[in-house]
Amino acid sequence: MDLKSLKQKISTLKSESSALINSSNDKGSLEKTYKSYLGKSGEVNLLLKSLGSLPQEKRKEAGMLLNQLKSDIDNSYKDKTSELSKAENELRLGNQKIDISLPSASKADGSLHPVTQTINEISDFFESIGFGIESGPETETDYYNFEALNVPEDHPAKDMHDTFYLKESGLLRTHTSPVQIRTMENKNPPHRIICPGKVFRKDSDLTHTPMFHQIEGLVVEEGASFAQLKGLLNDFLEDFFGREVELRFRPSYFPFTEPSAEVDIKWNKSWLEVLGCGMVHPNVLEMVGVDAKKYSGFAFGLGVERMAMLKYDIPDLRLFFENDYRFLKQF
Ligand code: 2NM
Repeated sequence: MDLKSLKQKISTLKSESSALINSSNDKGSLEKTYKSYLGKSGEVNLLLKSLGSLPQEKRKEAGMLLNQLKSDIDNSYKDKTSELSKAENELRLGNQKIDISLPSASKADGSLHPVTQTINEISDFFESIGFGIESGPETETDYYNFEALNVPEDHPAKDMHDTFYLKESGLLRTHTSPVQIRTMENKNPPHRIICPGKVFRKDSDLTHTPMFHQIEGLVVEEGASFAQLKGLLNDFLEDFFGREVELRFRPSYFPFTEPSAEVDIKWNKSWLEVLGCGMVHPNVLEMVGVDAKKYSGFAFGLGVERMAMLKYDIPDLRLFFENDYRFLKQF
């Protein structure tokens, strides 16, 4: 081969490859065409191998021309590749219709724990009829938890088996009544308050947990009567259960009320205890400095978990404390 025919061959390869490359309409055939020129046994390599047959002084020029051809083919290959990629992309975007007006995938919302919701529902009712909401410490002294409530020194509730006593001194409150004692000490009557909060008792079985939530209510005013207490509890329970209720006030005993009663609600033809209540014992009023001749008071207490179980038909007390999302998300 001489230089002249080599130049001719290069020129032919250049226009031929350029035409073939540009007419490729997919990456597969483009690749094939490319390899037929620049692959290991492609046309350009064959020519490079034939350089040896040229006279020494022509080889340099021939080499440069072949390298130029190589880079020309490379360039058209790269241009075509990016052209095909762009077309592919546009096709994909064209097919992909995004409706930006559709609502996004919804995330699972958190919700308030059913005990919190029940406390809120009960608080809403009492707030709507003018009660204040008070809270206080969960650790208490013997005085606020027992003595000020007229609980005698030898009362069984004070036993180590029923009350959590703290190492140094004090105890975990067994009811929220200490909050009411503190309120009566710090403010002047009349009082209309409820006190929601955690209480602690050494009790643990299917229907008792060592911590549960209680709401206690207190009214102290001139002329406060048991009849008012009955009316109030009737209104509250009808609001809470969202229907008419039938109640039964059963005589009972608490050290801090006299008379005392337990309140049963008619539930599927039988009676179910829901509350304890009574007229605040004059000893309790006197101990906080309320004139028991001028004022009388009534009080009541309920267990929040128990009320929530009735209202929402929850079969097992333990569900409140396990925090299983499948349970919680239903509220
Ligand atoms: C109950 C039942 C009856 C009660 C009494 C008082 C206070 F502080 F005024 F003396 N607070 N709560 C009371 C009365 C609580 O729970 C079953």
